[in-house]
Amino acid sequence: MLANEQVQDGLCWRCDNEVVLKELSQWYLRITDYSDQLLDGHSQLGEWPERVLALQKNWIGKSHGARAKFQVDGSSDEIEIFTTRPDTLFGVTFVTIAAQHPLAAKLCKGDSVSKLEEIKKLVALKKGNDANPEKNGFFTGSYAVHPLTGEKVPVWVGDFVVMDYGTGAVMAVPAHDERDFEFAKKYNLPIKLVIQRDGEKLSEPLEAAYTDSGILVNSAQFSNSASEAAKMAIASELEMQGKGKATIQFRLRDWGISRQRYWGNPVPVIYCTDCGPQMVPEKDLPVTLPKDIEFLGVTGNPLEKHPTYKHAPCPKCNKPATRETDTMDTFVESSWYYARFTDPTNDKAPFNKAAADKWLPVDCYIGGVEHACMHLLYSRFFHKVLRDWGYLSGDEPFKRLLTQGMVIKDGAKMSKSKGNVVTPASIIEKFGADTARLFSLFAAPPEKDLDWNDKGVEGCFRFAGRVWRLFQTFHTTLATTQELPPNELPDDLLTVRRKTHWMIAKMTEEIETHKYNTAISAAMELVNEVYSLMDKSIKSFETPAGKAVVYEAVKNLILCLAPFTPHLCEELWAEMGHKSMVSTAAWPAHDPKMLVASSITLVVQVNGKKRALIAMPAGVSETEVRKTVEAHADVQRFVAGQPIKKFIYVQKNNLVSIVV
Ligand code: ANZ
Ligand code: ZN
Repeated sequence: MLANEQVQDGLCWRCDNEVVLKELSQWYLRITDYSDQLLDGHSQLGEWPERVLALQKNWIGKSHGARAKFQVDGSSDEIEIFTTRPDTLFGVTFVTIAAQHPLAAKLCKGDSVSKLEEIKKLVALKKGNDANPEKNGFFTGSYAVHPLTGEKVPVWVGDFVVMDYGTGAVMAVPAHDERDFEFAKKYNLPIKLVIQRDGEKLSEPLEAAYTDSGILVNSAQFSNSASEAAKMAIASELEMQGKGKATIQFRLRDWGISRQRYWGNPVPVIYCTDCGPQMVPEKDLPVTLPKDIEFLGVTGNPLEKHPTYKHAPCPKCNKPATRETDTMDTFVESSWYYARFTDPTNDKAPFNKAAADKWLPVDCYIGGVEHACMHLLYSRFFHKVLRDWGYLSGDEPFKRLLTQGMVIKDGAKMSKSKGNVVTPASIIEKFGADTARLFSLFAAPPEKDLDWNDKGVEGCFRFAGRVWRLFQTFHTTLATTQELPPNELPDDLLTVRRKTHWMIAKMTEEIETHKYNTAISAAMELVNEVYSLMDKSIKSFETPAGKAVVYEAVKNLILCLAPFTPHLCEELWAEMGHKSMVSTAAWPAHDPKMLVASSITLVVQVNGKKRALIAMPAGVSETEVRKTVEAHADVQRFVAGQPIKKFIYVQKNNLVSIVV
């Protein structure tokens, strides 16, 4: 839609220079039509950070309240106000309007006319600068009539009332609103108590606004009712008398997409003096930007100055007409690119519905929290519109959202402007790309801020070296394919083997949930375990069982570390004799029976002699224990087909005793 944006003359609130802005005709997308859906959709976003949902909710800003009309005394004009507290209607002692309110000039009498000009400039100055909390205003000289009591109340202009929210006018209730209280105190305006605290009573004069709920007083037939109930009752009374109604107000504004600059997609519109604004017909799309454009010395949009771009025939009557030179906000295209990825080579349409339906919603979307109220809201809006137009299905574009933290160095956000940037190149040069990558993933979970420290980088470099040396120590074993380790292992080797399977399980789970730092810790633990046995008795690894255990450990270590230190792992994988790359190898699976934390090793005796060690998940039932034990090859060998006379399971000792 096309709408005019009110841009005031005034002073720049940043630099104090006089700025004279013309009224701009701009293109908007009516995102406000989707305010409710954008809020309700949050119930489908259980895998989004709470914080982002809270930011969006606040940005959309749904307020339940009422509108009420105050007639201007001695005129047919009406000042409509928006309030979230219709229960306080009887406490109105004045009305405050924004300086840009359409009735402001008309209401100003005598010397208030010049005050209005003054305050408009001040408002322009304050725009976007909430640091100055002091409220200013003046009496217009006009009065408004209270819609229910018929009482006359003065109309003031106040710089804290903004034109682009609600109606740009408020009913001032100083007894129950902080801003109105402050304003009334400053300008000596009456304060009328209409909500009494339920409990220890408030006494007048009030020391501050009482903003909680309570019981109505001084409110005609509504006195003695509870304020929550009175909200509806008073709104209904206004409606019955044709002086107002209950409404919902959103803070969300329509999305202005017009930009007066060269880059960006052209807004595909042609203005004809006879036919008005016309959309460029589909056959003429896309409108492409001219390449022969002059930037130097041009102020404003260079497309305006281009010799031919602006001129185009009217699509309807073919008479010479003028092309829109505004381009679109770049957020427009980033609002649907995720859908284009489902069908990127399609040259007939943005994407095909079947492809979009097959892939969407995006399983996991990663982006900074700074996108909460812009990109992430716009994309959700586009998705809903595209759904309503039949281009795709589903209500939401991104199932899960991961907002990555910032990199902090010496207590400040790492940024070029702060000059505290550690470039990847400098780490790569000194330590290699694997260390750079490993440290980034190891230093913090991705959604948390990462505190940069050089010691951490060195630690990661040392770890990579430890892996390398570990491999070289067992090079011969690792370059020769080994069998799986036997089920029966000495305790020290069993510990390493369990650690291997624990690492696979842990890394699989942690990578799934993006906890890369703890995934890497698991690999470190395995490496420590192997080194510790090497220190104790390197001989343990020289037996066939030991070789099988170290082979299993290092092979899985390489597979699991490959996403974190790809260069190192590809190298080692090749040294193992593999012909294809580790990045194309299958992700390993752990053996659940090997899980240390949740597994036990049963000692099985047959006729009083230890015959088998069987790893089992902890906490399984006796029936399952018996089934596994009886099926075990070593047990069967010693039972040798004889009937089992006794089967005793001593759970607390992890012991099974079989008598045949
Ligand atoms: C009377 C009143 C009495 C109010 C009371 C509050 C407390 P939210 O919750 O943000 O929607 N208001 C309305 N339009 C405004 C504008 N254009 N500029 C500045 N303030 C405006 O806030 C709604 C409240 O903000 C409204 O309810 C109105 O003050 C004020 F005890 O009306 B209230
Ligand atoms: Zn025309």
